[in-house]
Amino acid sequence: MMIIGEKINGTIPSVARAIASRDENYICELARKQVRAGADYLDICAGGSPDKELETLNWLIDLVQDTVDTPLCIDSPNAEIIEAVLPRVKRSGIINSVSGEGSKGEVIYPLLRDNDWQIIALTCNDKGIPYDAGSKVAIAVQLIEKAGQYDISPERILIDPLVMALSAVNDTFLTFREVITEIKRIYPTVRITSGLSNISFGMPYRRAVNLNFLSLAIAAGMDTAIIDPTDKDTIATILATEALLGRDKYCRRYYTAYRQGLFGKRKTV
Ligand code: THG
Repeated sequence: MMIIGEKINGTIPSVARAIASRDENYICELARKQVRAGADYLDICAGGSPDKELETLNWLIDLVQDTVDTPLCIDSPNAEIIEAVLPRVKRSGIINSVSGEGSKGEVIYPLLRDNDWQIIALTCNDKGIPYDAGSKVAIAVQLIEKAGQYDISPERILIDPLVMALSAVNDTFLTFREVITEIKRIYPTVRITSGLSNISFGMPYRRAVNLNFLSLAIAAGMDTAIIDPTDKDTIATILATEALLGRDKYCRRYYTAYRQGLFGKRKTV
């Protein structure tokens, strides 16, 4: 499982405060902690008001890439902002995200020409987020085909099926699983990603829902997730699930992570 660390996100109150006071130490420490905990990419989201987003994102990007070598996942709802910040990013990473909304694709896809950036594509369009698997897959197919017109191969695309809250849509995981199966049938090399926060919206003890969703989603074929890697139970869940699925010979990665203190009692992360 490829891990995208979610913690450098201006919508988290403590991070918003660090951004407001330009607290470099706080942000650098978030970057280091997530990398130590096994993040393969670091999601960078400015949050806050749109008029400050560009300046904030530039500051965050410069700071994080001066601190760690881990590639970034540039997270903005605004395609023009992604276009504006991309030249300062040193290593190819992930653009988060494109969707079927408006003319987003026309701005985003050209940014992936002649490089090896990857892209997260959300299954929504101007009509919103569809609930049913068929409509989600149809949007994914449109996005993948459109990317192809810009020479972006399926290997570089991560589809985020935008999982709905379980409390509102009781078959949300079943739909998610159906979408994964169908997309992979059509495009075996396209990967699937998701966040964990929507699934448990409005429910008590969200952690139980999030972690069990994570495990079931990995079993269903999710390749990467946007998570908090410094959360030990999240890392333990990923490693235990992968071992159970026969993807960890002699449970070596599970044991190693335990010895490194990535989960369990030892406090080294
Ligand atoms: N898909 C895509 N991008 C995304 C999301 C997605 N980007 C944003 C979001 N969802 C993923 N990122 C976060 C970041 C922080 C939190 C949730 C999702 C969050 N953090 C709290 C904190 O750190 O204090 C609480 C963490 C907790 O409760 O464990 O809530 O779905 N493509």
